[in-house]
Amino acid sequence: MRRKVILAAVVVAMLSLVLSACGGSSNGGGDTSNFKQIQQQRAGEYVVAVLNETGQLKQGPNKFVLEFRSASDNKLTDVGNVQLNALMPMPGMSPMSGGASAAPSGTPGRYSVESDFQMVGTWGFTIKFGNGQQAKFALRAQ
Ligand SMILES: [Cu+2]
Repeated sequence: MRRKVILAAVVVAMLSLVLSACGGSSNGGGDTSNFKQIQQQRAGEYVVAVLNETGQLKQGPNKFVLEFRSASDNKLTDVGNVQLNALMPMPGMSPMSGGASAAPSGTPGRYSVESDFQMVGTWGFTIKFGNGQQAKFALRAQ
């Protein structure tokens, strides 16, 4: 009886360890101080940056972070709703979609992004935000 309880406790502890490890590695919204910048660009009064843990995007599903900073003081700034569009132009075919979506991370100005880059190569990545503002990146999936 007692042994079962201990065993269950061990299993629960191991599970929570595994879960917290996964949560940590895929967490786009929390601490990004060790993230590497993939690209950044100026858009109006904002600087928009794409970051993740490795500094590189890979073929297939990706989780990364978008940051919007005020160009004047470099502070993270909430930009409201963020709409994303990832497209790869395909010769002789309609463009391939990388189905990208952004969700607020809890930190103003920082958004968690999920996108699926089905092919290696350069993806046109359009970000619409704020009051009709737009930024266009060319992101390379490896
Ligand atoms: Cu393609």
